Amino acid sequence: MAAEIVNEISEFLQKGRAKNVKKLVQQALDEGVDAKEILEEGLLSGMMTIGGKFKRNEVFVPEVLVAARAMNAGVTILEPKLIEIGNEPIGKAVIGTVKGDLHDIGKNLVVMMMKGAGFEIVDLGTDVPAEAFVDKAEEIGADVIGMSALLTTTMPNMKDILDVLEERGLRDKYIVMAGGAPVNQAFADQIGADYYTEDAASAAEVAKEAVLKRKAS
Ligand code: B1M
Repeated sequence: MAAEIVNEISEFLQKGRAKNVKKLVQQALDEGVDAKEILEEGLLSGMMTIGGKFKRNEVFVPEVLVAARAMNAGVTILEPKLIEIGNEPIGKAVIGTVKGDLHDIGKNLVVMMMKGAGFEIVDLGTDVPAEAFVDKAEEIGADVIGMSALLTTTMPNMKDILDVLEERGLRDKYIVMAGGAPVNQAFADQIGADYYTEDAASAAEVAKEAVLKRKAS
């Protein structure tokens, strides 16, 4: 019974049907289904499925955006219950588009996928100075700093974030991830980032693995 309704939630989420997701999440709660099960097996699992399809080019940006909207609708209903039972996020991340760069569509997808993977995210927006990444990461006790850039002229600004971390003696405290169309593995290695990922779904997967590995060690 519980499995049936959470599967339905996952299916509706993948179709971007926010109203149905909202209604079913409420119904599942009323029927006594565990809030964590609704989150993990319904909402997050649906979002990860969409992430996989997006990676394989089976769905595109609009489908991901409506699925994310449906996920947010479900999370809103679930949130009071999750706070009540003290559901811990998998980790915390600050993400932004680097200084001088106003492109945010890809960065927003990374934010959505990482939320879908169970992260608590602070989205710093676009044109973010290096110090702001580090200040916010320190303020919220982040595990991950995610940097996005879409211009060949702004991607070098990612290095400034790593420099600020070094200057403040904080480099080893954070998992630093880089991405965006002009960025590649060689560039990420050159500036000393921990991970480069090509797309938003991989960013969420890699961040989750890296945080779990770090917490286990
Ligand atoms: Co701009 N723009 N743009 N633009 N724009 C590009 C990037 C460009 C390639 C177009 C072109 O000339 N062919 C070119 C860059 C050339 C270069 O640097 N080599 C360019 C230019 C030149 C400019 C301006 C300078 C134009 C001008 O004013 N003369 C200007 C710069 C403004 C600024 O930033 N200071 C500019 C402005 C704009 C708009 C404002 C009009 C608009 C942005 C709107 C917005 O973002 N809200 C815009 C757009 C839309 C584009 C294109 C058309 C699309 C970018 C996009 O959203 N792609 C783009 C051309 C193109 O790519 N075809 C272009 C879809 C998105 C899902 O992909 O962001 O790559 P992407 O994200 C991917 C991955 O890269 C990855 O995950 C996502 C998918 O899963 N990813 C990460 C992204 N961040 C990640 C972080 C991670 C991991 C993965 O870890 C933390």
